[in-house]
Amino acid sequence: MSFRDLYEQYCKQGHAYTYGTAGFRAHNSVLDTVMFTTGIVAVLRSIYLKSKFVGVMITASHNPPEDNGVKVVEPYGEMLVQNWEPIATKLANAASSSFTQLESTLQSIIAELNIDTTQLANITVARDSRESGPRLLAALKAGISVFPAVKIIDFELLTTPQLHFLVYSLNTSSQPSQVRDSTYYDHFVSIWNQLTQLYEVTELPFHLTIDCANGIGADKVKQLISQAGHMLENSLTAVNGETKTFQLLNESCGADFVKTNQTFPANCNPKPSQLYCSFDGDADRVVFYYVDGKENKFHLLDGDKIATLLAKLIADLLRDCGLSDTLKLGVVQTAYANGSSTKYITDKLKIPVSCTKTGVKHLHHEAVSRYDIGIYFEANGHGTVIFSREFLETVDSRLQETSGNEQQYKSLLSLKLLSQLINQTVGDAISDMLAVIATLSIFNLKPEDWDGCYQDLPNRLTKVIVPDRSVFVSTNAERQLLSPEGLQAKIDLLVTQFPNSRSFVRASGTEDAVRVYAEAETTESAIELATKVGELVK
Ligand code: 16G
Ligand code: ZN
Repeated sequence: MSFRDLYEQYCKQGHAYTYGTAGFRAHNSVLDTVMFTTGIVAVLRSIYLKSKFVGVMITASHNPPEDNGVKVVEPYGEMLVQNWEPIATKLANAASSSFTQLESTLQSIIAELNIDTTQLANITVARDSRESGPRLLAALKAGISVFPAVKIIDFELLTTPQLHFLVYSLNTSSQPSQVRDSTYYDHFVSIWNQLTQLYEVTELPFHLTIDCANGIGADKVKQLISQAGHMLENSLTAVNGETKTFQLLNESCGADFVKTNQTFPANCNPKPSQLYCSFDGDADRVVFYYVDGKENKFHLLDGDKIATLLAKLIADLLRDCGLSDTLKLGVVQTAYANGSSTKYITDKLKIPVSCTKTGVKHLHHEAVSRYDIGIYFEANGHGTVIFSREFLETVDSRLQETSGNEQQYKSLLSLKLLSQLINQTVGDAISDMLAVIATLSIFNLKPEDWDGCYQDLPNRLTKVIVPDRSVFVSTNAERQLLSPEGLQAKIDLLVTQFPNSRSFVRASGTEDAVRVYAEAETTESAIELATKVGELVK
């Protein structure tokens, strides 16, 4: 089919698109056009990068079942580079205007970037379990097919982090043709087995129930568990795995539901001393929780608690093998991180903390550029640990030197295995879950022991609908407002009225709303402060 015929079949006019924090995301009915143009962007990107494999993921993560979205994955598993986001936006809006507009915009991009469109493009695609996925995938493939020399690997159903991992594997493997979805399971199961054998872990100190949000993570985690064998089969149970009943996706379950409502998801029967976790719809984030035996109360173990747990293990291991002063360990958080977690990491663990804007790409960048081992987690459970090349080289060379000293050797090997158990490309619910349960097993911690390392300050997050969120411009990693003028001073004044409190306001990057966060000594104060700041914003 000609370019024009494909355009006419797949594109519609009239919708305005923006490539945001998590790619394009909207109700599925308006997405065909942007799928078509994202196919084009992926091809251009691959050719621009000398035919490297570029990934495209169709997902809307924790959003409702009728939404969908699309994002581009770079060859080494990162998110699309920031300076290509406007290109993606421009092409989508051109297509949304007319065919002539699309054609001329495309020509000018090709000329500007000096791209030879006859060269080979390698594209890897996958989607989550949404009903609109296959239709949108067809639109994406149509966009890709505009070019003469394209090779598409369609992995069909995957979690977002699986696609990131496989794109990385395709570009780094000596035999890319051997890379398939089993590459993911083989890798993580093998590392899990090596790490647990090193510590002679034969059973977990708790039973773990995994709420899969009725999303794609369900099928994938079940596959991993069955491949990993007895220990995980006996200790892990996956619930909310109804991926075929589309309207159940993220419905009263999943990481976002649990974090926002601070309660158990549907189909979960909480028992004291057992551990629970929830994935989101595309399994790139995870939060844990449990119910205590005394008050029967729900306790959330969020991204901050995951970061501190992993930070403690890594700091201990670095100390045990004498590398604390050689390799720089740091934790990256956002303004949403609970104040108590920041205090615990800085004062107790003596590890530096940096704060960045919300959104994985900002945290990732900070982790990579500041630290040899950069632990980054958003409070909502999005995150990973990045180990630098310097780390790998140092650990590898020390492993060769210290074979005589058993304790040092074990710590070094543990660090190396951890760096492989944690998905290096992007936050991954399945891999983060394995890292957490391995750490809890190594320390022999029950959920309440993990929770006890520090006590969260009571907090409140609310959403305020405003006429124009673009007037809310913030600075200092979103902790202060520059505009509207005078508002920050009013917030500061309110904060002084509540002991040990903190509050900030930021425009959402994914919704047409403004978010208000408040933290204080008591729940009542946190609610009151959030309400008062919310009133200032309206
Ligand atoms: C996106 C981000 C997530 C962030 C959220 C904030 C990625 C892959 N996802 O979902 O990390 O927490 O936006 O949403 O970067 P907000 O701007 O609406 O508060
Ligand atoms: Zn997600």
